[in-house]
Amino acid sequence: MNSSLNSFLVSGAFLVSISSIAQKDSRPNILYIMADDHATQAISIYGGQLGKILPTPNIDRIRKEGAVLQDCFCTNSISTPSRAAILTGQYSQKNGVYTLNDKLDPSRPNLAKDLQAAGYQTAMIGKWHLGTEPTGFDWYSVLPEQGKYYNPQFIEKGSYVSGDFDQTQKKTIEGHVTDVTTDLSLEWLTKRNKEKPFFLMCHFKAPHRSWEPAERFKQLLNDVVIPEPANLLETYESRGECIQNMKMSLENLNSRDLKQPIPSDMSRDKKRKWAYQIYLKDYLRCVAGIDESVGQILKYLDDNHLTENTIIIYTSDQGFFLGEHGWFDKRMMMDESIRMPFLIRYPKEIKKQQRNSSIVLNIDFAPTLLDYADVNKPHEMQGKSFRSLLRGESVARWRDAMYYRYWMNDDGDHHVPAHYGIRTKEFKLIYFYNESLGKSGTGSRSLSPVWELYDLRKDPHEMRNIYFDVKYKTVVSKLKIKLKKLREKYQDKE
Ligand code: SGN
Ligand code: CA
Repeated sequence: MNSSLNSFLVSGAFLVSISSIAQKDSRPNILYIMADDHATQAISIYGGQLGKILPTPNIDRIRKEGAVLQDCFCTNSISTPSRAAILTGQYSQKNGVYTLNDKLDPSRPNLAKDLQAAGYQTAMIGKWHLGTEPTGFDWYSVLPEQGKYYNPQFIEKGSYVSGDFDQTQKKTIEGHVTDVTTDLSLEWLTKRNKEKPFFLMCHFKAPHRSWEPAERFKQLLNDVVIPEPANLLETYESRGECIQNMKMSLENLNSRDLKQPIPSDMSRDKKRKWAYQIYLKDYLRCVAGIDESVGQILKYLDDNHLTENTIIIYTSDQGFFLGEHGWFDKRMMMDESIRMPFLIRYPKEIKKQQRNSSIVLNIDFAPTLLDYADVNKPHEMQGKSFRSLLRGESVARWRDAMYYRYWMNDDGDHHVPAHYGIRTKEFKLIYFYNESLGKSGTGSRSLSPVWELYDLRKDPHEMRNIYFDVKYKTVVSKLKIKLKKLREKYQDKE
């Protein structure tokens, strides 16, 4: 060894250089992008007919270079409860957020707090919708309540002192909410402390009702006839009274939703078809804005050499009916409503162009992200990490069924009945118990309970309730036993 190298090795310079390498945290950054009400039917990689009308190349890129989950479901298909389940890794009955009117207790443990404690720099930008101050975030800039589409207001970290969080001092930012959310996210990424790995939740408001696109997308699809789902004109006669009484069919959309007066002289079917075209075009125009923004965010990562060591996720707080069964909105346990898009890119572990069909739930997101960050799953989380599934490994005893529950019995607008049920790969058994159970924001309507069973292999669009078909008697008994076990497992006693 020459003497100058020898003296370098024993000098402090060498020690400093070793320790600065060791200090550099190589754990992956996490960029969690979530839209509001973006259904898989409107993402081209999921293969539906709408994806051909409005391709989503930027969102699809995440899967082109990563994986897509085919059967990712939310446990309660409505915003506030789904967001609470994502952050806490728990069902509504465990985290206390059952309905749109409940607020997340800020003192509860959550994913952001766990990542922050583990050395991540954390931020939350966009739609929050949990009613109390976001906790666990070094920075937040969030929409009050649902937020506005044009010139939205934001509540920034530091401005909240006490009282009703959503009423706190707000800052108005000009522009369309999708663009503003993107700009705020890129600004935070630029200014962040680059020594630490980051966890950014970028939550878009679009394409939520009332589907208001940015000016530059307003003429998009003008000359296109949007293909209709086969069951657009469903009549519900074979369904229970509680479903017949719902107000979620497209003919119930109002002039604010459709941005024009509603003709009074149209038959039900004609009105539904007419409303469908207007509704879908505005919805897809909002999706075009999201896809463009995802492209901008991915470009930022590319340009800043962050793409390889960042886990990128694209999802939505729940699914949405895009005219299937004649409906808009979500809430119901039908697949269009409970299925969440989930695309993930992390080339260090996830091979390109994967499609995984295991049943994954929103309560699994927090345990999975903690797993990637090398943090042990906190005991209170009910979900499971699906990191191994994404690596392509087969996981022994992965769930073969999911438990779902929607607690809002008749919200006074959509009139969807409270229900719970079980979904396996083959069947779905639903119990519309139709009671409010004193939950906040639910009505006092009381209709007869109804059971429904669907054979998803023969009837993927859930059109034929076969609960009373004797051929399925054994299936029903077995599913009821399984449902009871899941209710026990997830501590649902009500
Ligand atoms: C608003 C919408 C509803 C929607 C809820 C919940 N009405 O109240 O149609 O179901 O939000 O949506 S609107 O006319 O005010 O837009 S969620 O995604 O936040 O759960
Ligand atoms: Ca939503």
